[in-house]
Amino acid sequence: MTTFEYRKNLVLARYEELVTRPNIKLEGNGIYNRYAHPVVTADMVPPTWKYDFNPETNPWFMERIGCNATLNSGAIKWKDKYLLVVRVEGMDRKSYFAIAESPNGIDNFRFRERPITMPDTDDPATNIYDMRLTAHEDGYIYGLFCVERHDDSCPGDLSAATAACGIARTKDLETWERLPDLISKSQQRNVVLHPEFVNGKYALYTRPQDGFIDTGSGGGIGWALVDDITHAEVKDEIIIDARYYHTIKEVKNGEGPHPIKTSRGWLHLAHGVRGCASGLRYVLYMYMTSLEEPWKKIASPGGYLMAPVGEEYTGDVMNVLFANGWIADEDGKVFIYYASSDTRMHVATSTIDQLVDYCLNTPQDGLTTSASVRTINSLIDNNLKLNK
Ligand code: M1P
Repeated sequence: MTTFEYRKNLVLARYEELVTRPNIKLEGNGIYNRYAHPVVTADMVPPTWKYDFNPETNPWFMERIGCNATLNSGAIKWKDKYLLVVRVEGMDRKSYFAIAESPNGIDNFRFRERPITMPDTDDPATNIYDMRLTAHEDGYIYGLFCVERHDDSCPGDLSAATAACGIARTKDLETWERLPDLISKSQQRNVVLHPEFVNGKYALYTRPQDGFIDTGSGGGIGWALVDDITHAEVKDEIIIDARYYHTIKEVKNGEGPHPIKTSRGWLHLAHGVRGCASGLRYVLYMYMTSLEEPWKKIASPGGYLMAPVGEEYTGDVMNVLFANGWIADEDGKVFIYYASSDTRMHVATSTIDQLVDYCLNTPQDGLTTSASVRTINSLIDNNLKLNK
């Protein structure tokens, strides 16, 4: 057997084993369950995207185009399948989108034949990433994502960049129509389209930021109404979920996927960021807003819903959980898709009832040590009464 044949067989066998590996549910905390294996990793990118299969031009069966990571994925249920629009990052640091689909949402994710070819605008971006998918009541599926360009106002600084929100839409998840980028006075990342019209307008969750990394005066997750999605512009923006000193969202926060509608209100998943000696720590948290007025917060459970555990701590950007996709099934089951350390995709499952209970009955952050201890003592008091 030639080296080419031997290596080709090995690579294909390893790939097949990975994409068909059954996942195992782990017992959780009563709120959600994690799973034993990541659902999408860089090793699950199809070998045809990485290898030249011609023995004449690739006798060593050498990898030609490497993949660095599969992370921050939008999610949607489509024709009975669970679809992730994965942010795939090449070894050249460029991200692109590619759809991986699974029959059950927890394993057997397989990429489609090719990545998505996203049309450019007249001002092509250097990098695009972190798509939020919204099946809007106007009949389109929208993908909102970050578009990054060099900040040409700082010609000598190769790290100076700007972040804006790119907008594309599709009806078949195959071909995408690119719309103009969102116009906004500030830079924007983590912008999400609400699935319903509000007062006859498109509604956006925004994340105003002064710089590419620093949110600066941007106070948290914002809300803006837009008249025309084909020329979207943020005119008036209010902050609906503010950052706060000495909390999990002291430095930054950002909306995750679009909120899920429940009979008790809109369920939101977001990420919060705080600084510590080892750098930034990204965790996932939840809040709820009013059904009639989705910009008004009605529940804010204290602390985080999920933080990195085990292998989730390590990767390209350590100590990060990030989620921009979840799927709610008709039976109330919820699949939370989250990336760990900007490296791989995982799933956690819960239900709408559990997440609503979590939001409505988890004590709020009292913002001081004394308040936290009072809250714990009140729980202990109630529990002691039960045992009498
Ligand atoms: O590296 C962690 C995350 O950092 C950014 O998120 P935010 O804008 O909230 O800081 C994004 O680049 C995101 O892709 C990344 O996962």
